[in-house]
Amino acid sequence: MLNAPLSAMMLGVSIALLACNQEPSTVANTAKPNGEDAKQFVAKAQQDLQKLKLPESQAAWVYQTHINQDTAALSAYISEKHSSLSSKLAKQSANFNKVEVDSDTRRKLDLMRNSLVLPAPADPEKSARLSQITSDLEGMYGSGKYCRTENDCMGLTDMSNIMSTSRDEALLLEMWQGWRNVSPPMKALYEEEVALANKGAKELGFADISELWRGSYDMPADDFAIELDRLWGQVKPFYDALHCHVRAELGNQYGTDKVPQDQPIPAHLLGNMWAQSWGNIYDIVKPKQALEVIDVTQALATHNYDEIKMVKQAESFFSSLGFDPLPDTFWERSQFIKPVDREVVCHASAWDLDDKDDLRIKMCIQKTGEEFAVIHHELGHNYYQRAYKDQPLLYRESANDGFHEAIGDTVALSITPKYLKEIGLVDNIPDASNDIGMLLKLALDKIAFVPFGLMVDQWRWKVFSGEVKPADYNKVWWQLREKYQGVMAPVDRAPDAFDPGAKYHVPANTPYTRYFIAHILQFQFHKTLCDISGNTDPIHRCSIYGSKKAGEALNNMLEMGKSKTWQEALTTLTGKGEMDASAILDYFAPLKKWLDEQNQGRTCGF
Ligand code: X8Z
Ligand code: ZN
Repeated sequence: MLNAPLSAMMLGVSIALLACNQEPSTVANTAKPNGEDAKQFVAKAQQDLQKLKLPESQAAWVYQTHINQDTAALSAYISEKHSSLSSKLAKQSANFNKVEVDSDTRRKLDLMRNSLVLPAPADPEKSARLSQITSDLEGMYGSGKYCRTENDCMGLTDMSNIMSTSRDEALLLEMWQGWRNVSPPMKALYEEEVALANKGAKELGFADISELWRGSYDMPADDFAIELDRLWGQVKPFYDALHCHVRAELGNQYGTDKVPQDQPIPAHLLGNMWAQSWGNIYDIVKPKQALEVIDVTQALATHNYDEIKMVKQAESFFSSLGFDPLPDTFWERSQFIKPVDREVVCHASAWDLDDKDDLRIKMCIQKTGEEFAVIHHELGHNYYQRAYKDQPLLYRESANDGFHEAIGDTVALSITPKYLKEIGLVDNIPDASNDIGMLLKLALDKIAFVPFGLMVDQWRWKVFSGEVKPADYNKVWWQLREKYQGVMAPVDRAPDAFDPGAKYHVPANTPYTRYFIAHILQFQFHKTLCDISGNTDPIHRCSIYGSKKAGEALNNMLEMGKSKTWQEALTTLTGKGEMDASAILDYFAPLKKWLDEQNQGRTCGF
């Protein structure tokens, strides 16, 4: 649940509103509905959805922060109410397909039909089953453990820490394999979940959930998929250069028997449980010359930053842009630290429970530079939620889901040496001769992520459409990992392996293309905001910290919510309505030159 309102909206709500198959009176009483009926239908639908939103979010919050049998059942119960109401309203919205309505009502009717994630089938039993599976899968992931012996079990947080810091190949492999033991039991449930949600999607007139997911971007579903390919095509040459350098250096570190130079990189050596971002292996791949690159983890420790201080610091960045401070309840109700006495979903998320000001984050914060960036990411969600809270319910969302994911990351791009000095976390700003190191470290996170951001849903779309059958789930997952990322499983996978289930967003049903888009957009946003702030430094040294002008421009887009197409929202901020990877490429341009030099004489490709 990357941000709660999204899943709350999409996955379910309501109790005592409409009896199940009751048509809204406006439709039932009018033989031929007109534009006024459509408006009334939309208004009533928003009211009804609104009533369920808060209880659903509360149940989901309690479940994810106290995982047990009862909280799972309660969360599934209320989520089913929301889900079946959302699906029913989506079906009813079709009654107005041929009715002439104003553009605002048309957009809301379209959103009602297009923004479901897992539409509930009309059959109440099937709908209840879908909600139960959804909730169970989230719990299985959240409470997942790897036990070395009966009494020595580890959760994902500890295992991830080892993946980031250990250079012991055997230990990395053990963690990598160990975590993947959580997911084989998910496979049958996942299969059932897909079948049920596909039924719901068909009832709404979609071929399957893939069409539904791809179709929520203000353009035809197939055109959107082509748009993604275009963006990936822009980034791929850079990725290939980075991959080539990283594979060569990993070969030096672990031996070319472990890292064959003509094959994909084994997935356990990249500093991350899913090999999705590689910043943690900077020390292995860094330039040979001594460079001064700030280690934020170290700086946080030196200055005794605890978890709360990290969040306060992130809040103060947003305040410097002109955003109001977070409410007291944020500090009282958020989960910052992993509780020791119960199971929780540690995967970071940001919540707006009441669309008023009950903002929260849920994290198990680690005191690292990586997590400092994640805190900014989560707060980006919260400030977006707050900015659009006065929109009508159906517009209380980001322009598209990638926008939601991009805001906090955009702000985090401004955590530059200059900024760190300004807030007293470091004493010196390394001069420009050190920039290659800084750029490489960031590219290991940002460029390396791009193909992962793309492949997760390439897999899911095939699963949803039935192109990939359950027997091939894992095989195709690894085919796509190899094709897009050039990363391979370090050991043969067992026949019951279900490795996609070991990545949070699969059991949690959070669409993933949003992160791909966000990685492109955040550099477009950063460039524009830097220009607005009057920056004259190279773009990778720009920090918008303290720029009220940049904050105002950003807020103007945020407060639009989903009231306009994402193309219009993008134009509002950047003056251009197209996603364009040239901003990320320009940002890292000096590094590309350096990588190409390093790769001279190496065999690249996978
Ligand atoms: O899930 C997240 C956020 C919450 S929306 C922490 N991210 C993706 C991931 O962890 O896989 C951020 C980057 C990609
Ligand atoms: Zn997020």
